[in-house]
Amino acid sequence: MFCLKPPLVSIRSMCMLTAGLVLAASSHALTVEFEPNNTLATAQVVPNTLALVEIAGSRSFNDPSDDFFAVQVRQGGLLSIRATSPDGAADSIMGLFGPLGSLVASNDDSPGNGFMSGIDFLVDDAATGWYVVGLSGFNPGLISCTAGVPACYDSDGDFVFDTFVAGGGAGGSTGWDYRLTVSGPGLVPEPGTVTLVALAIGLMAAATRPRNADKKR
Ligand SMILES: [Ca+2]
Ligand SMILES: [Ca+2]
Ligand SMILES: [Ca+2]
Repeated sequence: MFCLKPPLVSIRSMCMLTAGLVLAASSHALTVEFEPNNTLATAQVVPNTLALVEIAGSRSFNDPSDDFFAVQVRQGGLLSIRATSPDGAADSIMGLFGPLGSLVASNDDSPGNGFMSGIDFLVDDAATGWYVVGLSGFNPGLISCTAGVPACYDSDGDFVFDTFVAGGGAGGSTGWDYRLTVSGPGLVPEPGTVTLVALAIGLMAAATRPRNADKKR
């Protein structure tokens, strides 16, 4: 990061730059869930070029299947994923799969988020690519499952998401809509960052041009 010397930056240009950054930071893309998206291999691809992606989904009684969404992570950094629901009884579970298809994180209830799930995962610079978020409903009957069941909750309440959900999520908490947000600086394409910096430099140049012109006269 570099900073221009204070005398070269007018208050007006700083305000313009700040406004531009706020607009960029507050912008996000909303994607509506499209079924079927019930397996890791058939995850719904969610286009993303912004640092915040929002998905409107449903886990309805008519379709209590698992939901998988693929998001491209282009740079390393913290990836934050949260599921919320207007239904206070909604109880989700969540898994995050890395570019190689293996489960890298999972969660049942995230702190301060009721029974809904959340994951914060630090993506290494060498591990960028397509990440898949899986969402399903909590099934209390699986907490005490044994080795005879293909997969189950482990002792600390997290969820071995990948194998259990392969056959669908029927039987878990169902009948609610949800919003899924995925955010992180690594979602933004590098050209976008370059464009933003170029825009900022352009705004500064435009704001300082009249003063330079006056000196020549
Ligand atoms: Ca669904
Ligand atoms: Ca589904
Ligand atoms: Ca939960």
